[in-house]
Amino acid sequence: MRSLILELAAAIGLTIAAAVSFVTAAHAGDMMVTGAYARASATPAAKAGALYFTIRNDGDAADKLTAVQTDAAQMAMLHENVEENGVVSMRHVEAITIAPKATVTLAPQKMHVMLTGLKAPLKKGERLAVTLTFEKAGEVKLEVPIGGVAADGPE
Ligand SMILES: [Cu+2]
Repeated sequence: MRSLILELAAAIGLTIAAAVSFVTAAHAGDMMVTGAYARASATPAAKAGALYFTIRNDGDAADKLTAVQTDAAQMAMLHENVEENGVVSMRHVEAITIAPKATVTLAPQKMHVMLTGLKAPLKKGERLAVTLTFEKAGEVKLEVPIGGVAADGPE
């Protein structure tokens, strides 16, 4: 009996894990987006946040992520961190190119989607509806989970 309960618990756990990863992965055409997450705001007054995810291009042609949109913020821009003379700063990039069969990862201290003018602080456990627009593949709609203030991936 005890082992049956453990087996059931394991099965349910796997189902939940599969459901969560399904929500954070989405694709359009040859562009597959996985592992999307945001970090919770550190203070209630926070007006900026960031989104991270991985883009894989399964196609034979390069594509570009050109725009990101979410109702949670006034603006969502593509940023990259650049280090110059030991000082790290963020720079706006017009688009992120994903070469054929390549994977590009947006992560803390690297490229990211910068959210500015947050309408409410990002709260752990909530989700953000986000639309990514690719030049060729079109729109990818994501439900981005918000992790802890120092999250390094979807939790
Ligand atoms: Cu930034």
